[in-house]
Amino acid sequence: MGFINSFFVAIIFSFFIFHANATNVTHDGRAIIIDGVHRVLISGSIHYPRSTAQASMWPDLIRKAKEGGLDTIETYVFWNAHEPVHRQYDFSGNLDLVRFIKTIQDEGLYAVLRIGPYVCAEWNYGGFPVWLHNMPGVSFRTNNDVYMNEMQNFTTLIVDMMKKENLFASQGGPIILAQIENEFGNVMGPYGEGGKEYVQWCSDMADSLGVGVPWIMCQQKDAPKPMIDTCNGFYCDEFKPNNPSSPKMWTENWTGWFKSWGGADPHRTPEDLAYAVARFYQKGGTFQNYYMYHGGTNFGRSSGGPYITTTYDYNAPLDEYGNPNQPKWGHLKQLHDVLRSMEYTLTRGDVKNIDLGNSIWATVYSTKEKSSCFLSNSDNVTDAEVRFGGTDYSVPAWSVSILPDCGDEAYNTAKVYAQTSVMVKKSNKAEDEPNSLEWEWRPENIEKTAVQGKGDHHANQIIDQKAMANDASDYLWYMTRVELANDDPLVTEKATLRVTDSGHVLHAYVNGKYIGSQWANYSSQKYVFEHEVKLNPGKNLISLLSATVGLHNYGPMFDLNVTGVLSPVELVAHKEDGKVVKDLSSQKWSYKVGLDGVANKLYETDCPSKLKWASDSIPVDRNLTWYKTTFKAPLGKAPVVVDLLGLGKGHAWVNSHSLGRYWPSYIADQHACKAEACDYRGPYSDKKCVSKCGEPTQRWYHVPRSFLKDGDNTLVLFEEFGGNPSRVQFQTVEIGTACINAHVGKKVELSCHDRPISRINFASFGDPQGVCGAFKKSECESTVDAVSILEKECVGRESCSFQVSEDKFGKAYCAVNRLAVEAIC
Ligand SMILES: *[C@@H]1O[C@H](CO)[C@@H](O)[C@H](O)[C@H]1NC(C)=O
Ligand SMILES: *[C@@H]1O[C@H](CO)[C@@H](O)[C@H](O)[C@H]1NC(C)=O
Ligand SMILES: *[C@@H]1O[C@H](CO)[C@@H](O)[C@H](O)[C@H]1NC(C)=O
Ligand SMILES: *[C@@H]1O[C@H](CO)[C@@H](O)[C@H](O)[C@H]1NC(C)=O
Ligand SMILES: *[C@@H]1O[C@H](CO)[C@@H](O)[C@H](O)[C@H]1NC(C)=O
Ligand SMILES: *[C@@H]1O[C@H](CO)[C@@H](O)[C@H](O)[C@H]1NC(C)=O
Ligand SMILES: CC(=O)N[C@H]1CO[C@H](CO)[C@@H](O)[C@@H]1O
Repeated sequence: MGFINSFFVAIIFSFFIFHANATNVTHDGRAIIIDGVHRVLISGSIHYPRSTAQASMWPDLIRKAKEGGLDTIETYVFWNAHEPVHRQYDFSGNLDLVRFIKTIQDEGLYAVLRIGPYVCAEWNYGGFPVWLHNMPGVSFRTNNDVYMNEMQNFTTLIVDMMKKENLFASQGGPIILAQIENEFGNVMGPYGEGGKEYVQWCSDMADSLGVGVPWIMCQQKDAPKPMIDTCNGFYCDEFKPNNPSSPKMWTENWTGWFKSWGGADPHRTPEDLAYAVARFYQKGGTFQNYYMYHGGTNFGRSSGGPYITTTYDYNAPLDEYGNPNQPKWGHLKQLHDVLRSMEYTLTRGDVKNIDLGNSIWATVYSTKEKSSCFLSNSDNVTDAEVRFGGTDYSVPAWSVSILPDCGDEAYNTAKVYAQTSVMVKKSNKAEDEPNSLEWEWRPENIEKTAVQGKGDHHANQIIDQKAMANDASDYLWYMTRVELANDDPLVTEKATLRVTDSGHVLHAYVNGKYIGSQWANYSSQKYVFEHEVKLNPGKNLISLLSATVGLHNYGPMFDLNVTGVLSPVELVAHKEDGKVVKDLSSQKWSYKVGLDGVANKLYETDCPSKLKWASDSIPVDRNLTWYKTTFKAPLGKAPVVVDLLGLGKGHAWVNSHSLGRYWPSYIADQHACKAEACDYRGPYSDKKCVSKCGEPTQRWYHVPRSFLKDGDNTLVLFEEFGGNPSRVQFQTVEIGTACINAHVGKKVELSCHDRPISRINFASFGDPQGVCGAFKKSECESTVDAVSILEKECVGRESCSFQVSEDKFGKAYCAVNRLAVEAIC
C-alpha cells in the first residue's frame, strides 16, 4: 500500500513539476493562447549578433524594449555566423544564442525564434554558409537532398540546443513560437514543383522536431497545417491567413528601412508607424512584430546586399547604439499600453465595423463586460470631425483614435507628445588625450600579387569569387600573364583592358602598376570596367583585385548570383580599321585569397608579426595602406563612435574586434531627397522621407563599450582607396536637446537620460509654431512665464514630468492650447 501510494505521489509530483513550469502555447483563429488566455502580443526584432552581449548591451536593449511596452523579442538565427566552416561551430561572444534567449527570459519576456535557417535580413548571403553553395550537387531551397540534409542538421542542432536548456515554453522557457524558412512564398514561382515539395518538407521536418510550440512560416500563402502563415510589410491590415484557425499575425512590420552605400538616410515617421500598428489591431490582428525594434550594427563582414552599410540602424525605436529613438520609442510605448489594456475585448469581443463615410471607419469590439472602439481616418489629406456614440471626435488624416471604453480618446496615432531627443556627438576626451591621434602606417604587401602574379590556386578559367574564396575574405586577386609579340597590335596600337564585373569593387594593375578602379551600388550592379593600358612586347601581367561588399541576400535563387570578376576579361587593340579583341578568360589564371596584412594579423593589438610600422611621413591618399593608432576611451558610459571622415573605403578594428567595413567617401545620392518636407500622411515607402543627401552615407562607426578597455586601445584601419586619417576621432553619442510639443491635458516627461537638464531654451504655452530646434512663439500665448516654471522644476535634474494644463501654465485663448519646450542637456 505504502509503496503504491508513494508510486502515485511520484507520478503526480513529476506531472506537477512539468506543468508548474510549462507554458501552454496554442492558438485559434483569433489569437495566440498562452495558458488559456487569448493574448494581444507586441513583439520587436533584436538580432543578437548586431549588438554585444558584454558591457550589458543585450540586457539594456531588452529592458528598454520591455519598458517600451513589448512583451516579446524576436530574432533570427544566423547559420553562417554559427557554422562558418562545415561542422565547426561558434556560439561565443555575441553569437551566444542561449545567453541571449536567457537574457530575454530574465526580463520576463517571451521569445520568437526564427530559425530559418534562411534569414534574408540584409545579412551576408541571407545567412547561408558559402560552403553550402560549394557542396557538390547542392541546390538551395528546393527538394534537394544535399541541401535538405544540411538544413535539417542545423535546424535540429539549434532546436536541441534550446531544448537542452529548457528554453521552449513547453519546457518552461520563453520561446512561444518558432519559424521555419522565411519569405519563401515571395520568390517560390521559379522553383516550380520542387519549391512546393520543399515547403511541405519544411513543414513536416519542423513539426517532427517536437518543440511543443506553434511554428510559423512568414509570407507563405500555401503554408501547410499546422504551420501558421504570417504577414511581412509596411502595412498588414488587409492580410488574411490561409487557414481559418490561424490568427492574424504580422511578423515584420518595417519600422524604417535599411541603408546602402550611396543611399540617403531612411526615416519612417512615428505617426505613420503607429497608424500601421493601430490599423492592424483595429482590423483583427493580435500579434505584431517590429522589424527592427533595434537594428544595430553589421560588425565584421556580416552585411549583405551587396552594398548594405555597416550601420543597421533601420530608424528603429532603439537607435544603432541602443538609445531610445525619440519620439518614435515613446509614441509607440503609449500605443502599446493602450492596446494591452484592451486585450480581452480585442481577442474575445464581437466585432462590428461601421462606415462613417469619407474613409472614416469605426470598429467596435464588445464583450458583456466592456466595449473598445477604434476610429480610423485613412484619407491621406483631410482631417475629420466625426460624431460617434453621441460625442464629437477630431480624427486627423491618416490616423487612428483609440477609445478603450468607446468614450474618451486615449490615443491618436498622429498626436505625438513623447519627447523628441536630438542626439549629438561629443568628444568627452580622457585626460591627457591629445587633440589628434598619432598614426603609424605600413603598405599592404602586393609584391607577390600585383608585381609577381603569384597565387595559391590555378585554373584555366575565371572562377566565381564565392567558389574560390569560400567567403574567407572580401578580397581575391585574379592574375594572368599575356605574352605579346613585338608587332602585336596590342603593343603597337592604343590598347585597353576590359573587365566584366559582377558589381563589387575592382582594382586593376598591369605589370605591377595601378591603372584604375570601379564599383557600383545597391541598385545597379554588373558593370564593364575599361581602361587604357600600356602593354610591353614579351610578358605582361594583369592583376585584378576584387573586393566584395556583402553577398546577395534576397531574390529567387539569389545564391546563384555571380560574384567577383566575370568572363570575359579582354585586351582590346584599337586599330584604325577596327578593334582586335583578345579574350583572356580561358587563359591560365592564378588566384590569391585575402590580404597579406590580414594573413600577418596586422589588425591584432599585440601584432605578433615582425612586420614594422613606420611612424614618420604618414601617407595621405595612398591606397592599400594600413594605419594604426592608440587612444583612450572617451569618458562616461554613453555609446562610443569613431568619426572616419577623410578616409576612403576599407575595414576597421578596435583591439582586434572588427567594427565592419567603412566607406565614408561614398556620398549619398544628391537627388534622392525631395524638396518638400516629410509628410507622414499617405502610404510609406523607402523612397519617402529620406535625408542627408550629398553627405557621406556612413561617417560614424559604432565602437561598443565592450570592445574598449582602460588605458590604451588600438585602432587599425585597412585603407583600400586612399584617405587621410588625420581627422579621425572618437566621440560619444548623447542627447543634446530634448523637446516637448503637447496638447493641453497630456502628461509629459522631459529627460536627458542620465545627465542633468542644463537649460530651458524655449517654452511657450498657447499656439507655438515650428519644430524642435526651431520653435517660435505666436501671438496667442499665455502670460505666465513658462520658461521660469520649467527652470525651477527641471534644470539640474535628469528628468521632470508634469501635466500640460492651464492650472500650471495659465490661460491661453488659442483654438487648441499646446505647450512647446526645448531643453538643453
Ligand atoms: C493547452 O491549451 C489548450 C487551449 O487553451 C487546451 O485545449 C489544452 O488542453 C491545453 N493543454 C494542456 C496540456 O494544458
Ligand atoms: C549533423 O551531421 C553530423 C555529420 O556530419 C552528425 O554527426 C550529426 O549528428 C548531425 N546532427 C544532427 C543534429 O543531425
Ligand atoms: C547607382 O549607380 C547607377 C549607375 O551608375 C546610377 O545611375 C544610380 O544613380 C546610382 N544610384 C545611387 C543610389 O547612387
Ligand atoms: C543577381 O540576382 C538578381 C536577382 O536575384 C538579378 O536581378 C541580378 O541580375 C543578378 N545579378 C548578377 C550580377 O548576376
Ligand atoms: C492620397 O490618396 C490618393 C487616393 O487614395 C492617392 O491617389 C494619392 O497618391 C495619395 N497621396 C499620397 C501623398 O500618398
Ligand atoms: C589609388 O591610388 C592611385 C594612385 O595614387 C589613385 O590615382 C587612385 O585614385 C586610387 N584608387 C582609388 C580607388 O582611390
Ligand atoms: C518582401 C515584401 O514582402 N515586400 C513587400 C512589403 O510591403 C511593401 C509595401 O506594402 C510591398 O511593396 C513589398 O512588395
